[in-house]
Parts: sequence; structure tokens; C-alpha cells
Amino acid sequence: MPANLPPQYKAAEQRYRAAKDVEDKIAALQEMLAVMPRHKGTDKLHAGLRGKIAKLTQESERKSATARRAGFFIRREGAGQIVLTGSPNTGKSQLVAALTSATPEVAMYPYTTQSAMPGMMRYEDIQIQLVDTPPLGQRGVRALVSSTLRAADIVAIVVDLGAEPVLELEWSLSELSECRIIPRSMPTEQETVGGIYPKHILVIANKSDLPGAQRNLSFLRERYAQFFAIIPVSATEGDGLQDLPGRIYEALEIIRVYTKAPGQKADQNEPVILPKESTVGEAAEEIHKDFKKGMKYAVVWGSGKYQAQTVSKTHVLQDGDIVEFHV
Ligand SMILES: Nc1nc2c(ncn2[C@@H]2O[C@H](COP(=O)(O)OP(=O)(O)O)[C@@H](O)[C@H]2O)c(=O)[nH]1
Ligand SMILES: [Mg+2]
Repeated sequence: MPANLPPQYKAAEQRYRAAKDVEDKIAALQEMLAVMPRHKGTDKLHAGLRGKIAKLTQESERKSATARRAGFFIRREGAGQIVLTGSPNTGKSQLVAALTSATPEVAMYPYTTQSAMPGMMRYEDIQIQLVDTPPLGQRGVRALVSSTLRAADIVAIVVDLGAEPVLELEWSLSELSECRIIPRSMPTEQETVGGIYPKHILVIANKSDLPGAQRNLSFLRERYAQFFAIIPVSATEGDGLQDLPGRIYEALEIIRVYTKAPGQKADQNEPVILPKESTVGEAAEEIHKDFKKGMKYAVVWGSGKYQAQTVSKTHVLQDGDIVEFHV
């Protein structure tokens, strides 16, 4: 073992030894590689680390093939992807069934849901993907669900207002942190190197119809409203379900832009979905890579307004704007 390895190397090596899953091991090894000094004395160590990474990568690829076969790899569709998680029996499957045309199994006993199940939820003129998942605590599930959760635009934690929503939320947050997913809105002491996934997290407080729900909702808000949007609903009675798609849309921080050819009507059927604060140039690029270069100016009709405004590439678009590109 060559001497003079920096303290970061030792720290990464400790993380490597403590790592439980393959991805964590790879991340730690990569960091060890990155921080180690390169000279003749470290050649062997360097080759050894690379060999280990190659072997683990193969293993990880075999595992993700298993995840795909087991139904945990969900192809992204629509304007955004929301993955639902939470304690057993909080009503995740019921919510997906109520908001989409998917039919996940709903039952009074826990652990009914065994794989990830997507459904499309309508919001005005667009579709947003909701994904039902099994609870993280289940043995063997974490390794499979964590990649589904990490890929999400938003993770929605579902809690039961008729039970112990504060404890359920805390349980889910700690399970997510085991997957190295941390709320974007919460300060953290966790190290930020080596694969932390900061996520936009929403809390769906389900079963608002049950006795004690109002009281539990105030406890939940008292503790967590400063960190998360908390949305009370009843998946079975329908309370709050009408507002939910709009709240989710807001959380996605996207806008819809409609394109129009000169002299024709706007295409109101298929809006282009862009991140909030996108410019006319970015919209052009989204439609076609080469389009942006050739574009000279654009005419924008603001949502709800009639005026046609001539703008340049740097003009910031608003939700609902109609854009006519001129080359
Ligand atoms: N009272 C009430 N029961 C609900 C509500 N949503 C779900 N449930 C019930 O809670 C149980 C668990 O629902 P399920 O969707 O399978 O939970 P999951 O394990 O989180 O997927 C079922 O018996 C549902 O009928 C709700 O809004 N109100
Ligand atoms: Mg379920």
C-alpha cells in the first residue's frame, strides 16, 4: 500500500467498505480513483481500482436488466413523471386508480403492489405520468425502486391522515435517504459528494375523509409545511382530487407553449413543454436543433392577450404563449 494517500482517499475507502449496494461501491471507488495521486508507486493500485469498478459495473448492469424484467423500469411519457411512494396502505394505488385509467390493485392489506405501475393523469390539455410503487421497507424492494425514484421529476410521498401521517412521512424520508434521495427543500448534513439525488418532494395527505384527519393535517402542517407542499385529498371520496393535477403541474415548474405557422392558426393540440423561464431561442431549439440558428425573430401572443409582439431569441416565454417563428 503506497503511503501519502490524501485523507479524501481514506474517507472514500471507508465509504467503499461500508457501502451496501453496488452503485454506492462504484461511486466510492470512482472517488478513490479521482483523488489518488498518480505516480509509479500508485500504478498497481490504480489498475486494481479500475478492475474492481469494471467488475462491479458489469454486476450493476445485470441487476438493472433484472429491474427492467421485474417491471421497475418505467418509460417516461407525457409532460412530467411523478413517482408515488409511502408507507403500506396509505392509498397510493387508490390514488393512481382515481386519477388515471390505470388499474393497480387496491387492497385493505399491505404489500399488494409488487412492481411499478404507470398511469397517465390529465391536466387541462396535457398528460402527466403517475407511477405507483411498492413501499420501500419491503425486503429486496429498495434496490429496485430506488432507481425509479431517482429518475422521477417529482417524488410524491403519500401519507394516511387517518393513521400517523407525521411518522409515516418521517419513515418515508428516512427510506428515501437510504436511497440517497434528499428533499431539495430541506437542509442536510449528508455529504454531497458521490451521488446524492436532490429531489422535489410533494406530500399527498390522503384519506381526508377519516375521523381525526383535520387534526392530523394540522400536526403535519405545523412540522412540515415549511419544507413541502402538503396536499390533502381523499382518493375514495374525491375531495381535493380536482385540484391535485394543477398542484402537481405547478410543482413541475414547466410551461406550455403553442406554435403557429405564419398565416395559420396555432396548433392547440400539442403544446411544447419547456422548463419555466425558457426563452424563445430555447423553444426553437426544443422543436428542432437547427431551427434556433436560422431563426431571426418571433411573434408572441401572450396567453389571454391578443397583441402580437415581435421578440428576439432572449425573450422569456410564459405558460400558454403562442409563438410564430420567423427565419
Ligand atoms: N377512507 C379512505 N380509505 C382509502 C382512501 N384511499 C385508499 N383507501 C383504502 O386504503 C386501503 C389501501 O389502499 P391502497 O391504494 O391499496 O394502498 P397502498 O398500499 O398505498 O397502495 C384500501 O382499503 C383503500 O380502499 C381514502 O381516501 N379514504
Ligand atoms: Mg399499492
